[in-house]
Amino acid sequence: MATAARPELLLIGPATQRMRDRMAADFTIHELFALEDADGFLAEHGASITAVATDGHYGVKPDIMAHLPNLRIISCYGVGYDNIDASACASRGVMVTHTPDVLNAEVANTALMLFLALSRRLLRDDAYVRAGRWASDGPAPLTRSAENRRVGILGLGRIGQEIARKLGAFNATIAYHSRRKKPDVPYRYYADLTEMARDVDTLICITPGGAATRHLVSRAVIDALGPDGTLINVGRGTVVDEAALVTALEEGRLGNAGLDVFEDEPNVPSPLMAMENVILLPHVGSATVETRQAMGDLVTDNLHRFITDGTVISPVPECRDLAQA
Ligand code: A2R
Repeated sequence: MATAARPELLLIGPATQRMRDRMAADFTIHELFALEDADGFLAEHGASITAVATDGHYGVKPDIMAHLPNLRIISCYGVGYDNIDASACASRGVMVTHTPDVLNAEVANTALMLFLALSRRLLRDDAYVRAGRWASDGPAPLTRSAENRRVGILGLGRIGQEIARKLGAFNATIAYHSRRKKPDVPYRYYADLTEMARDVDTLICITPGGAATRHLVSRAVIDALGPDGTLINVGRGTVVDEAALVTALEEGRLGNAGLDVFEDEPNVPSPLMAMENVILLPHVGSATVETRQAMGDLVTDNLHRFITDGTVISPVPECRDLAQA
């Protein structure tokens, strides 16, 4: 017996079993990375694909987009979507959704974890105990308090504001830089990032990636932060001039760095590996079972709503007009 044609979805990148099961209820899934001949498949069947599920890392590259003339929706796992040309999608009438808000607390926790671990030298002291040095050398050297710090937040959006709120527990004085001053926040605004870096001891980066934010944290900003300063990046690697960061750490012009994101993931500059004043994480800001499930559910809920009644829950800003059309 013939069955009704189901919409066809291209899955780019990984997905949990729960996501696959939820998507499989609505779509026939074609998993790009499992296809023996992905290029051949796209050339032959690309026109039958109406939906894409992807993530912020893989996005949808232009060469793939070019093979999907009937695409109607891209559902992105993650809040950042710098590898999707959302403006081009909007003008083509392709809806793009992402997963904001559900990861705010987790990414903020990652920033706080780096902040505390760098201040109190968590990894150094753990290694000290494991190496038997507590017994042989006596007490570990003192660290710096995480209390009463002056913290600058680059990008006081959904996640940035959650970081600021959580830093309140440590009596931090918060400042922020973004393109516009926020009307309703009690923190000092700096129109100039370098000036803010000069006035704080910790700079936390949580802006989107992409061309507009590339290398905002320049050598000048790093030097303004200075030899006692700490740089924490939980946004996108491209926001920091990584070569300038490495040189500043090597030359002692910057005190500490906590990095969850890098310019060329998963490649991490080798000089960072040996530095005791640096903590390196493999882009795990939101990577807990609970938060990743909430993100996955939002990805699949957006897809389900779209094919059910044409609406979505969380369009990217570029596609908000499309959502109302
Ligand atoms: O500039 P504004 O007023 O639009 O503020 C946004 C700021 N921002 C920038 N600040 C300085 N220069 C720029 N070129 C620039 N572009 C954006 O970043 C806002 O304060 C913040 C982004 O906040 P949300 O859009 O609420 O994003 P959310 O959910 O906090 O996530 C931030 C990023 C994601 O895009 C991923 O790359 C990463 O965190 O996970």
